[in-house]
Amino acid sequence: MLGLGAVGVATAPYVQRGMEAFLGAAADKDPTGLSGLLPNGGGFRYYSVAASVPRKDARNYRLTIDGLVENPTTYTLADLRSLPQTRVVRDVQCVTGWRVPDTPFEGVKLSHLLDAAGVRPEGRAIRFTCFDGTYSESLTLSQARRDDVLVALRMQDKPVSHAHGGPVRLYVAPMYFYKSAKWLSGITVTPGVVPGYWEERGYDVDAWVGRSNGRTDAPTV
Ligand SMILES: Nc1nc2c(c(=O)[nH]1)N[C@H]1C(S)=C(S)[C@@H](COP(=O)(O)O)O[C@H]1N2
Ligand SMILES: [Mo]
Repeated sequence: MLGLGAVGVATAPYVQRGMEAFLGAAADKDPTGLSGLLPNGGGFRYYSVAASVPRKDARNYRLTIDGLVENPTTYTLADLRSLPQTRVVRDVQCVTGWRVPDTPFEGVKLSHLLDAAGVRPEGRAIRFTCFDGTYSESLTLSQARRDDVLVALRMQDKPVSHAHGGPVRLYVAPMYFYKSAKWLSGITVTPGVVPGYWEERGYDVDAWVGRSNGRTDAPTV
């Protein structure tokens, strides 16, 4: 649905222009809806490594938890909304340099979903997959259990928009934003870390803000 070619961090300015053009055209057709998504109203850049991403909503969205767990589970959006919600407000920091201060995210703690699924003793890491069919991410189990790691349903106090990875994205507050996988559809407990999309292309697996990727940004916390 995002009308972009294969794109990514390396071509960020190009992506930005493409996304603005796309959202601009859409906003003309729907003046009530999309103008709030336009960049510059918040400093975000919209990234997708997939050429197109299907839209999912409460009718067809599913999140599966599987792998090394006692109880593999599939959640609907309503299921996720019915669980305890946690709100975290930190700076968003992209590894390419842009930062958006004090951005609220809200959703279910990943640790809650992992506890509900029952991680087996051999489980040491998490692999995240996305319904864009392309992107993936990873965390160690101890990183994934942090209180500031969310399966986010809301961003900036609104439902996560399609452009920002809605209806559900991962949110990893203390790490560069590439860890926060958009269009989240799969959480698989694995015996070890499986490097994600950008990690296979050179970014650090442990993506702590200011302590990875050769960067010295101030922490987001
Ligand atoms: N599925 C998916 N998730 C993704 C990406 C992506 O291309 N595809 N890009 C990552 C990167 S590099 C960043 S900076 C953020 C951008 O999030 P935004 O588009 O909401 O600003 O999403 C991260 N999650
Ligand atoms: Mo990024």
